[in-house]
Amino acid sequence: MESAEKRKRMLSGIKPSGQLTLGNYIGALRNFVRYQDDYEMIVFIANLHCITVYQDPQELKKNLRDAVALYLACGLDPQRATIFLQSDVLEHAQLGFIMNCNSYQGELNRMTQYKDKVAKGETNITVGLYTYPCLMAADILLYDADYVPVGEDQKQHVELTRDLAQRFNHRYGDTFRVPEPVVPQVGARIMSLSDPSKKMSKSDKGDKGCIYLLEDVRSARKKIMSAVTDMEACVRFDPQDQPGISNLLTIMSSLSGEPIEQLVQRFAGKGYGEFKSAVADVVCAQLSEIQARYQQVIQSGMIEQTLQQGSEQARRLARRKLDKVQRKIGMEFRKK
Ligand code: AQP
Repeated sequence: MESAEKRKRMLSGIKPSGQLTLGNYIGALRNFVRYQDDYEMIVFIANLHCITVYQDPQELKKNLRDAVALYLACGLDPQRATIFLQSDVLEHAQLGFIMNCNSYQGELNRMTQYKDKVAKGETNITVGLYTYPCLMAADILLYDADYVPVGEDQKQHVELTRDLAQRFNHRYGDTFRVPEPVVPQVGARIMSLSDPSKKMSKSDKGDKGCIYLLEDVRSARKKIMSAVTDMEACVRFDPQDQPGISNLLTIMSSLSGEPIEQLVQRFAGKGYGEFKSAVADVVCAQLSEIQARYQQVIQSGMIEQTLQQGSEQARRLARRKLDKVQRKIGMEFRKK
């Protein structure tokens, strides 16, 4: 990577709407850890996004703490990355409101995540959930992020962010950097083990399809061994006709680094039981490593220190940008 590239800024966050999953790890967390070598990383815990759906307060508190601990356990380094709680930087909510005022209902109606919920007949959609892409735009634009690593399902929200940034810049003069989405090549979408047509989601209640990073490894192995497959009896990468096997291949390849084609060759002529057992070995080894480091982090007192330092750094950047935005709009006339 070019040295000029090193100073580019990358921003991402994870909603602590449940215990973090293997999907979060493969699709997001472990990439953040790699990116911190090459970019100025800003990573936050999206606790405002999280409450767009009701959360039990006690569980939320635990999930928040575990999310920070898992960031650190997976290898994020507070000396190289800015790590903070979204709600500790009030500028997110304020710029979020300004973004609401620069977005149109038609744009939000087109967001696939929202449309899917409406199509499923969900009736408990909060206003916060509906306008969540505007808050996400604020999260990104506050920090002039160059890149936003996202899973395939979040790409549309970054596209909206780009539109909002360009609209604002056009209306009020150059204010925001227009960010680029970055979608990982392998592992952008890890599917549920019990229904491989659905994404592995931490808020999925019937949790047989989901592997949690802090889950007992025996339970994780059991879930992999009973993952839904097919009648083809052939380990092949074909997400259309063999979604379950293809998902397991993606998981194994993402964690071991062995290319999918090589795995397909290695398991040619072998039974699904043998293949699943090899996938379980790789997953359980990874979980054990993360869990051991999680225990160290919890005992180290690093969590509070990390959040304190991270929120101070983030607030400095966010305050400067929000002042600029408010001056541009004409909401303020004094230079602070
Ligand atoms: N299954 C997944 N495969 C690949 N990437 C995933 N991500 C989440 N699930 C998968 C990526 O993790 C980052 C943070 O996501 P998030 O937790 O903030 O939101 P989400 O995508 O809505 O995650 P969940 O688990 O599905 O949450 P709930 O159940 O609350 O809606 C993102 O980069 C995301 O793509």
